[in-house]
Amino acid sequence: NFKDGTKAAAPDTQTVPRHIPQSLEEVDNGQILGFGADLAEDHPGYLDQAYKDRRMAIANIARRHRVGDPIPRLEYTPDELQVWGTVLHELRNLYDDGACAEFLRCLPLFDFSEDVVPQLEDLSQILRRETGWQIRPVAGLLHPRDFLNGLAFQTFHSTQYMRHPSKPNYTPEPDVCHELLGHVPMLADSAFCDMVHSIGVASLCADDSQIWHLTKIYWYTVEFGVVQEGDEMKAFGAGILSSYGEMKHMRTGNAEFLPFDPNAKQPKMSYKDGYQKRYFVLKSFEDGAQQLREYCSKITPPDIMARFLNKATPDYSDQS
Ligand code: NLE
Ligand code: FE2
Repeated sequence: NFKDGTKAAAPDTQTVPRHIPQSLEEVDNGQILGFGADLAEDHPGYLDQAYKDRRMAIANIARRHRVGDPIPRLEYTPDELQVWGTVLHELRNLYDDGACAEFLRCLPLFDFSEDVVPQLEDLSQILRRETGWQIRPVAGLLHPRDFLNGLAFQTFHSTQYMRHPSKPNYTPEPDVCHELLGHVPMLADSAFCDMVHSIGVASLCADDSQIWHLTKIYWYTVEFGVVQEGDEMKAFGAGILSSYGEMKHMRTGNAEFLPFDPNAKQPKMSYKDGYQKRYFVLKSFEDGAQQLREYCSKITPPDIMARFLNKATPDYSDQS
Protein backbone atom coordinates (compact mmCIF):
# COMPACT_ATOMS: atom_id res chain seq x y z
CA ASN A 1 0.00 0.00 0.00
CA PHE A 2 1.08 3.55 -0.65
CA LYS A 3 1.63 6.15 2.06
CA ASP A 4 -1.55 8.01 1.21
CA GLY A 5 -3.66 4.91 1.78
CA THR A 6 -4.26 3.96 -1.84
CA LYS A 7 -3.75 0.28 -2.56
CA ALA A 8 -1.19 -1.01 -5.01
CA ALA A 9 -2.91 -2.90 -7.78
CA ALA A 10 -2.00 -6.54 -8.14
CA PRO A 11 -3.09 -7.48 -11.63
CA ASP A 12 -1.92 -11.10 -11.51
CA THR A 13 -3.82 -12.07 -8.37
CA GLN A 14 -7.51 -11.46 -9.01
CA THR A 15 -7.78 -8.60 -6.50
CA VAL A 16 -9.93 -6.43 -8.76
CA PRO A 17 -13.34 -8.06 -8.55
CA ARG A 18 -15.08 -5.13 -10.19
CA HIS A 19 -15.94 -5.51 -13.86
CA ILE A 20 -14.01 -2.92 -15.82
CA PRO A 21 -16.11 -1.48 -18.63
CA GLN A 22 -14.70 -2.60 -21.97
CA SER A 23 -16.60 -0.10 -24.05
CA LEU A 24 -18.62 3.06 -23.63
CA GLU A 25 -21.86 1.06 -23.94
CA GLU A 26 -20.97 -0.55 -20.62
CA VAL A 27 -20.78 2.84 -18.89
CA ASP A 28 -24.23 3.54 -17.47
CA ASN A 29 -25.58 7.02 -18.20
CA GLY A 30 -28.89 6.57 -16.42
CA GLN A 31 -28.03 6.91 -12.74
CA ILE A 32 -28.69 10.57 -12.01
CA LEU A 33 -27.91 12.13 -8.65
CA GLY A 34 -28.91 15.17 -6.70
CA PHE A 35 -30.60 17.82 -8.78
CA GLY A 36 -31.20 15.42 -11.65
CA ALA A 37 -34.87 14.63 -11.23
CA ASP A 38 -36.26 16.68 -8.36
CA LEU A 39 -34.88 20.15 -7.88
CA ALA A 40 -33.81 21.00 -4.34
CA GLU A 41 -35.48 23.82 -2.43
CA ASP A 42 -32.50 26.12 -2.92
CA HIS A 43 -32.52 25.64 -6.71
CA PRO A 44 -33.69 28.76 -8.59
CA GLY A 45 -36.23 26.66 -10.54
CA TYR A 46 -37.72 24.96 -7.47
CA LEU A 47 -41.12 26.65 -7.70
CA ASP A 48 -41.28 26.84 -11.49
CA GLN A 49 -43.33 23.86 -12.68
CA ALA A 50 -43.07 24.77 -16.36
CA TYR A 51 -39.27 24.85 -16.02
CA LYS A 52 -39.27 21.46 -14.34
CA ASP A 53 -41.50 19.94 -17.05
CA ARG A 54 -39.27 21.29 -19.78
CA ARG A 55 -36.21 19.84 -18.10
CA MET A 56 -37.86 16.48 -17.75
CA ALA A 57 -38.67 16.45 -21.49
CA ILE A 58 -35.06 17.30 -22.36
CA ALA A 59 -33.73 14.72 -19.90
CA ASN A 60 -35.74 12.06 -21.72
CA ILE A 61 -33.77 12.72 -24.91
CA ALA A 62 -30.63 11.69 -23.05
CA ARG A 63 -32.32 8.68 -21.51
CA ARG A 64 -33.30 7.37 -24.93
CA HIS A 65 -29.95 8.06 -26.60
CA ARG A 66 -27.84 5.07 -27.63
CA VAL A 67 -24.06 5.15 -28.10
CA GLY A 68 -23.17 5.68 -31.73
CA ASP A 69 -26.39 7.49 -32.65
CA PRO A 70 -26.20 11.21 -33.40
CA ILE A 71 -27.29 13.39 -30.47
CA PRO A 72 -30.83 14.63 -31.19
CA ARG A 73 -31.04 18.32 -31.99
CA LEU A 74 -33.08 20.40 -29.61
CA GLU A 75 -35.13 23.40 -30.52
CA TYR A 76 -34.53 25.89 -27.74
CA THR A 77 -37.32 28.31 -26.81
CA PRO A 78 -36.86 32.09 -27.21
CA ASP A 79 -36.51 32.36 -23.42
CA GLU A 80 -33.80 29.72 -23.36
CA LEU A 81 -32.00 31.39 -26.23
CA GLN A 82 -32.04 34.63 -24.31
CA VAL A 83 -30.36 33.02 -21.32
CA TRP A 84 -27.64 31.59 -23.56
CA GLY A 85 -27.14 34.98 -25.23
CA THR A 86 -26.83 36.77 -21.90
CA VAL A 87 -24.40 34.26 -20.46
CA LEU A 88 -22.21 34.27 -23.57
CA HIS A 89 -22.27 38.05 -23.83
CA GLU A 90 -21.29 38.65 -20.21
CA LEU A 91 -18.59 36.00 -20.18
CA ARG A 92 -16.99 37.11 -23.43
CA ASN A 93 -16.07 40.35 -21.73
CA LEU A 94 -14.16 38.46 -19.06
CA TYR A 95 -12.37 35.78 -21.09
CA ASP A 96 -9.52 37.88 -22.46
CA ASP A 97 -8.28 38.67 -18.99
CA GLY A 98 -9.45 35.68 -17.02
CA ALA A 99 -9.33 32.57 -19.22
CA CYS A 100 -6.18 30.52 -19.86
CA ALA A 101 -4.35 30.68 -23.19
CA GLU A 102 -5.54 27.20 -24.28
CA PHE A 103 -9.17 28.20 -23.81
CA LEU A 104 -8.65 31.39 -25.81
CA ARG A 105 -6.97 29.40 -28.58
CA CYS A 106 -9.76 26.79 -28.77
CA LEU A 107 -12.85 28.97 -28.31
CA PRO A 108 -12.94 30.29 -31.93
CA LEU A 109 -13.11 26.70 -33.26
CA PHE A 110 -16.74 26.59 -32.13
CA ASP A 111 -17.90 29.85 -33.57
CA PHE A 112 -20.35 30.58 -30.75
CA SER A 113 -22.92 33.28 -31.34
CA GLU A 114 -25.52 34.88 -29.11
CA ASP A 115 -28.19 34.15 -31.73
CA VAL A 116 -28.25 30.39 -31.52
CA VAL A 117 -27.74 27.77 -28.84
CA PRO A 118 -25.17 25.35 -30.26
CA GLN A 119 -26.14 21.69 -30.70
CA LEU A 120 -24.22 19.00 -28.82
CA GLU A 121 -23.92 16.89 -31.97
CA ASP A 122 -22.11 19.64 -33.90
CA LEU A 123 -19.70 20.30 -31.04
CA SER A 124 -19.04 16.62 -30.58
CA GLN A 125 -17.99 16.37 -34.22
CA ILE A 126 -15.56 19.27 -33.83
CA LEU A 127 -14.05 17.62 -30.75
CA ARG A 128 -13.65 14.29 -32.57
CA ARG A 129 -11.69 16.04 -35.25
CA GLU A 130 -9.53 18.07 -32.84
CA THR A 131 -8.73 15.60 -30.06
CA GLY A 132 -10.75 12.43 -30.59
CA TRP A 133 -13.08 13.26 -27.70
CA GLN A 134 -16.86 13.09 -27.99
CA ILE A 135 -20.01 14.15 -26.16
CA ARG A 136 -22.69 11.81 -24.84
CA PRO A 137 -25.96 13.35 -23.63
CA VAL A 138 -26.96 12.82 -20.01
CA ALA A 139 -30.10 13.70 -18.05
CA GLY A 140 -28.36 15.44 -15.13
CA LEU A 141 -25.56 15.01 -12.64
CA LEU A 142 -24.30 11.48 -13.28
CA HIS A 143 -23.08 9.04 -10.65
CA PRO A 144 -19.36 9.86 -10.19
CA ARG A 145 -18.08 6.39 -11.13
CA ASP A 146 -19.98 6.38 -14.41
CA PHE A 147 -19.03 9.95 -15.20
CA LEU A 148 -15.32 9.33 -14.54
CA ASN A 149 -15.37 6.00 -16.40
CA GLY A 150 -16.71 7.86 -19.43
CA LEU A 151 -13.54 9.96 -19.46
CA ALA A 152 -11.49 6.77 -19.95
CA PHE A 153 -13.34 6.37 -23.26
CA GLN A 154 -12.61 9.99 -24.19
CA THR A 155 -16.28 10.74 -23.70
CA PHE A 156 -17.73 13.70 -21.91
CA HIS A 157 -21.25 13.33 -20.53
CA SER A 158 -23.12 16.54 -21.10
CA THR A 159 -26.49 17.95 -20.07
CA GLN A 160 -28.66 19.64 -22.69
CA TYR A 161 -31.17 21.70 -20.64
CA MET A 162 -30.81 25.43 -19.95
CA ARG A 163 -30.23 27.01 -16.52
CA HIS A 164 -33.13 28.85 -14.89
CA PRO A 165 -33.59 32.37 -16.35
CA SER A 166 -33.74 34.03 -12.92
CA LYS A 167 -30.01 33.46 -12.29
CA PRO A 168 -27.99 33.44 -15.52
CA ASN A 169 -24.70 34.32 -13.79
CA TYR A 170 -24.46 31.32 -11.54
CA THR A 171 -26.12 27.92 -11.22
CA PRO A 172 -25.15 25.28 -8.67
CA GLU A 173 -25.37 22.42 -11.17
CA PRO A 174 -24.34 21.67 -14.73
CA ASP A 175 -26.48 22.98 -17.61
CA VAL A 176 -25.92 23.46 -21.32
CA CYS A 177 -24.18 26.86 -20.84
CA HIS A 178 -21.77 25.29 -18.38
CA GLU A 179 -21.00 22.35 -20.67
CA LEU A 180 -20.63 24.40 -23.84
CA LEU A 181 -18.71 27.36 -22.51
CA GLY A 182 -16.85 25.68 -19.68
CA HIS A 183 -16.01 22.19 -20.85
CA VAL A 184 -16.23 21.98 -24.61
CA PRO A 185 -13.51 24.49 -25.58
CA MET A 186 -11.01 22.93 -23.14
CA LEU A 187 -11.67 19.47 -24.59
CA ALA A 188 -10.24 20.71 -27.89
CA ASP A 189 -6.80 21.05 -26.25
CA SER A 190 -4.82 17.83 -26.32
CA ALA A 191 -2.63 18.42 -23.23
CA PHE A 192 -5.74 19.16 -21.20
CA CYS A 193 -7.39 16.05 -22.64
CA ASP A 194 -4.40 13.88 -21.61
CA MET A 195 -4.83 15.07 -18.05
CA VAL A 196 -8.56 14.34 -18.01
CA HIS A 197 -8.04 10.98 -19.69
CA SER A 198 -5.72 9.90 -16.83
CA ILE A 199 -8.43 10.71 -14.29
CA GLY A 200 -10.80 8.51 -16.28
CA VAL A 201 -8.38 5.61 -16.60
CA ALA A 202 -7.62 5.80 -12.88
CA SER A 203 -11.34 5.50 -12.16
CA LEU A 204 -11.71 2.20 -14.05
CA CYS A 205 -10.03 0.20 -11.29
CA ALA A 206 -10.73 2.52 -8.36
CA ASP A 207 -12.54 1.31 -5.24
CA ASP A 208 -15.29 3.49 -3.82
CA SER A 209 -13.01 5.60 -1.64
CA GLN A 210 -10.62 6.15 -4.55
CA ILE A 211 -13.58 7.18 -6.71
CA TRP A 212 -14.41 9.76 -4.09
CA HIS A 213 -10.84 11.04 -4.09
CA LEU A 214 -10.83 11.16 -7.91
CA THR A 215 -14.11 13.05 -7.88
CA LYS A 216 -12.46 15.72 -5.77
CA ILE A 217 -9.39 15.74 -8.01
CA TYR A 218 -11.73 16.22 -10.96
CA TRP A 219 -13.57 18.96 -9.08
CA TYR A 220 -10.46 20.94 -8.22
CA THR A 221 -9.01 20.66 -11.71
CA VAL A 222 -11.56 20.20 -14.52
CA GLU A 223 -14.32 22.08 -12.68
CA PHE A 224 -12.49 24.76 -10.71
CA GLY A 225 -8.81 24.60 -11.65
CA VAL A 226 -6.61 27.56 -12.47
CA VAL A 227 -3.28 27.61 -14.23
CA GLN A 228 -0.45 29.99 -13.56
CA GLU A 229 0.60 32.20 -16.49
CA GLY A 230 3.48 34.43 -15.44
CA ASP A 231 2.30 35.90 -12.17
CA GLU A 232 -1.38 35.65 -13.06
CA MET A 233 -4.00 33.01 -12.28
CA LYS A 234 -6.06 32.06 -15.32
CA ALA A 235 -9.17 29.92 -15.33
CA PHE A 236 -9.38 26.55 -17.03
CA GLY A 237 -12.01 25.02 -14.73
CA ALA A 238 -15.43 24.86 -16.37
CA GLY A 239 -17.24 26.06 -13.26
CA ILE A 240 -15.30 29.32 -13.51
CA LEU A 241 -15.42 29.65 -17.30
CA SER A 242 -19.20 29.25 -17.39
CA SER A 243 -20.09 31.57 -14.53
CA TYR A 244 -19.75 35.31 -14.78
CA GLY A 245 -20.05 35.54 -10.99
CA GLU A 246 -17.44 32.86 -10.27
CA MET A 247 -15.00 34.29 -12.82
CA LYS A 248 -15.17 37.72 -11.23
CA HIS A 249 -14.80 36.19 -7.79
CA MET A 250 -11.70 34.22 -8.82
CA ARG A 251 -10.08 37.20 -10.55
CA THR A 252 -10.61 39.65 -7.70
CA GLY A 253 -8.29 37.60 -5.52
CA ASN A 254 -10.62 37.11 -2.56
CA ALA A 255 -10.03 33.38 -2.63
CA GLU A 256 -7.00 31.35 -1.66
CA PHE A 257 -4.69 29.80 -4.29
CA LEU A 258 -2.90 26.56 -3.45
CA PRO A 259 -0.65 24.30 -5.54
CA PHE A 260 -2.49 21.24 -6.90
CA ASP A 261 -1.29 17.90 -5.52
CA PRO A 262 -3.31 14.79 -6.46
CA ASN A 263 -1.79 12.80 -3.59
CA ALA A 264 -2.84 15.24 -0.87
CA LYS A 265 -6.15 14.96 0.94
CA GLN A 266 -8.54 17.10 -1.09
CA PRO A 267 -10.85 19.51 0.75
CA LYS A 268 -14.57 18.89 0.94
CA MET A 269 -16.30 20.02 -2.27
CA SER A 270 -18.74 22.83 -1.97
CA TYR A 271 -21.17 24.21 -4.50
CA LYS A 272 -24.36 24.89 -2.58
CA ASP A 273 -22.93 27.84 -0.69
CA GLY A 274 -21.76 29.80 -3.69
CA TYR A 275 -18.30 30.54 -5.02
CA GLN A 276 -15.19 28.54 -4.20
CA LYS A 277 -13.11 29.66 -1.24
CA ARG A 278 -9.93 28.17 -2.67
CA TYR A 279 -8.64 27.30 -6.11
CA PHE A 280 -5.90 24.84 -6.94
CA VAL A 281 -3.16 25.90 -9.30
CA LEU A 282 -1.45 23.91 -12.06
CA LYS A 283 1.92 24.92 -13.53
CA SER A 284 0.77 23.70 -16.95
CA PHE A 285 -1.47 20.99 -18.43
CA GLU A 286 1.60 18.93 -19.31
CA ASP A 287 2.61 19.07 -15.66
CA GLY A 288 -0.94 18.24 -14.54
CA ALA A 289 -1.08 15.31 -16.99
CA GLN A 290 2.20 13.99 -15.59
CA GLN A 291 0.96 14.29 -11.98
CA LEU A 292 -2.25 12.48 -12.82
CA ARG A 293 -0.57 9.74 -14.82
CA GLU A 294 1.59 9.00 -11.76
CA TYR A 295 -1.46 9.01 -9.53
CA CYS A 296 -3.27 6.73 -11.99
CA SER A 297 -0.38 4.24 -11.94
CA LYS A 298 -0.99 3.68 -8.22
CA ILE A 299 -4.50 2.43 -8.89
CA THR A 300 -4.50 1.00 -12.39
CA PRO A 301 -2.44 -2.04 -13.46
CA PRO A 302 0.17 -1.27 -16.14
CA ASP A 303 -1.55 -3.31 -18.85
CA ILE A 304 -4.77 -1.36 -18.49
CA MET A 305 -2.86 1.93 -18.33
CA ALA A 306 -1.12 0.99 -21.56
CA ARG A 307 -4.31 -0.16 -23.26
CA PHE A 308 -6.17 3.08 -22.54
CA LEU A 309 -3.54 5.79 -22.34
CA ASN A 310 -1.24 4.79 -25.17
CA LYS A 311 -4.02 4.19 -27.63
CA ALA A 312 -3.40 6.61 -30.44
CA THR A 313 -6.06 9.23 -30.79
CA PRO A 314 -8.43 7.99 -33.48
CA ASP A 315 -7.91 9.79 -36.72
CA TYR A 316 -11.20 11.28 -37.86
CA SER A 317 -9.66 13.72 -40.30
CA ASP A 318 -10.46 11.65 -43.39
CA GLN A 319 -14.15 11.36 -42.48
CA SER A 320 -15.05 14.99 -42.74
N1 NLE B 1 -21.48 27.49 -11.24
C1 NLE B 1 -21.35 27.03 -12.60
C2 NLE B 1 -22.12 27.96 -13.55
O1 NLE B 1 -22.86 28.80 -13.08
O2 NLE B 1 -21.97 27.82 -14.76
C3 NLE B 1 -21.78 25.59 -12.77
C4 NLE B 1 -20.99 24.62 -11.94
C5 NLE B 1 -21.33 23.16 -12.19
C6 NLE B 1 -20.49 22.24 -11.38
FE1 FE2 C 1 -18.87 20.48 -15.14
